Amino acid sequence: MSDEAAREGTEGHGGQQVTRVAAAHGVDTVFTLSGAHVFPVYDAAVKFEPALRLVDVRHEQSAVFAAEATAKLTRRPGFAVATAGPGVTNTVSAMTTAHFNGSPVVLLGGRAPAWRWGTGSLQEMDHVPLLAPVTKHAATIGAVDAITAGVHEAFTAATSPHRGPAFVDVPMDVLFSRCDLPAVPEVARAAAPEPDDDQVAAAVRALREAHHPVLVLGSDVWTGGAEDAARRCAEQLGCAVVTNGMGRGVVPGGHPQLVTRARGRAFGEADVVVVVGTPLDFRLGYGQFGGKDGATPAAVVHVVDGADQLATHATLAAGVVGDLTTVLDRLCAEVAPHQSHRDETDRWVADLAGHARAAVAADADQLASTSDPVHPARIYGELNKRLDPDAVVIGDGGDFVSFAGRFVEPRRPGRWLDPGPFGCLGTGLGYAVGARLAHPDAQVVLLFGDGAAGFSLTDVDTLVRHDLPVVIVMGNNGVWGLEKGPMNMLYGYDVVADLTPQTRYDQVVTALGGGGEMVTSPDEVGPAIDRAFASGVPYLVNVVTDPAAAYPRSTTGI
Ligand SMILES: Cc1ncc(C[n+]2csc(CCOP(=O)(O)OP(=O)(O)O)c2C)c(N)n1
Ligand SMILES: [Mg+2]
Repeated sequence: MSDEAAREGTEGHGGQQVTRVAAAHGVDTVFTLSGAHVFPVYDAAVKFEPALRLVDVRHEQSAVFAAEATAKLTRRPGFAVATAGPGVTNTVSAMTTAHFNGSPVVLLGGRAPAWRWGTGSLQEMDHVPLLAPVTKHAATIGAVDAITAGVHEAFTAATSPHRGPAFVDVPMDVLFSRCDLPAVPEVARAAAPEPDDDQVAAAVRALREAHHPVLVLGSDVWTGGAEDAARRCAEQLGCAVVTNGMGRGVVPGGHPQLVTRARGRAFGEADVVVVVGTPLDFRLGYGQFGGKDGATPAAVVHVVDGADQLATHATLAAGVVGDLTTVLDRLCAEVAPHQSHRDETDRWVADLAGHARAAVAADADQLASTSDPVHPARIYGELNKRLDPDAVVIGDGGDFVSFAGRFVEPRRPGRWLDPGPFGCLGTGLGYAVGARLAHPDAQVVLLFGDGAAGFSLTDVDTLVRHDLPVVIVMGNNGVWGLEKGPMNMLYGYDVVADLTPQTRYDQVVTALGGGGEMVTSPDEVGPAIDRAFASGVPYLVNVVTDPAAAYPRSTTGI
């Protein structure tokens, strides 16, 4: 914090209080789109020492998605500022995404002036009831000398386990007012609760007796900094591992215990499944594993970092709420020396690993596919050869991104950005902006459906203006593929699922100041991706893909 900011008793406006508190919480970038209601925050950001970077986007949802990507990748809170009324309402899908993902994002909204409230000034609406259901904290700050405490409360709520978004708005007259700047409260990160001994003991009992244990590692393992403990625990217990969300890469691609590619078999044969840091939602069969053909279903242990995250719809052998590192370390220490069936576990995991390896090997033909129009798998065959271990990979689309989930296995944790269980299309450019800023020297690759692109492509302009090169690879099948296939299956026909074939989205990027090209032949995909990486600008490789190459889906999300 600068000397100026640290000094107490200095007189200043509301915006200065906002930036002082945000900076104290580790914020160095403000994502926003201009509006007079929030001008004081801009004035404070540029005059702060060191200045907070203002990244101005073309749609407020991109500002919040960029803040969320910052939070997901850096594990520091992301910060967005939106003007009153439509500025705030435009953020609702992105805030909800952060809510589903447990991402620490703070949104500060402008608000019509308090002194005119009720008389119909521009954009006068009460945002709080709209944001409250999808935030951990939503409040209006009513007095200028309460801004420091109010913003601090929002950041504290967002960053305390279980993390999530927080919202405050400040009436324009309050934000523009001046007062003696209150001292910035000390920032102390709240810890998750101490795990309950009985629940830990129940989990330990289940794991000690397990023949076929599976450990599922989800986003909060990364967000909560438990990735080392998770890998340690997995390796010492020798269990099968499946990862999802930001947990992908905690046990990296190629690791002999990572059996994501044989997950159906692993879950079907498991007798104990320990799910850490992710909900028991549709991605995990709602927490029901095994039990086929009259077999006993697997015992399920749910380990979470907040009591409200514990599944209530599934029968749990144990539900442990606590700091994930603490819990994983305890499980490891208390189970590893007492595994009754370790030899059988080792044999089973080796067998699963064989199946996972076979599934990967069976991909080879598809990844090298020479079919014309291009099969989406070929794109991943080419991309995989070119991805660095620390590349940040973002997926925004339907089938095209499902293929990525199968074919691209992260080699490091914290580098894979999918929209999470809210499944909101439109994260793409916002996530790309946040990712490029979070990792200036890593490859940043956005995998884009042509349908998904419509939600945020204009924010290529943001990448261009802020000199943020990103490689965008589009699977352009000319359809809303993930919807077209299912509608056909259910009705024998489809409507509202077609887009214009071969639209030149690459020319949109070029027009906005980036680069791009359209690719129609499989042999051209690799060289085009090389040109994109070499270009040093936002560059869209517009690959025309086969609309008939639907992702072979086994779960519907319903
Ligand atoms: C905001 C939002 N609107 C609609 C949907 C429903 N939806 C899910 S996937 C999908 C199709 C995506 O099409 P595209 O990005 O072209 O990818 P493709 O499936 O064709 O590979 C749609 C419309 C959604 N998930 N989010
Ligand atoms: Mg499509």
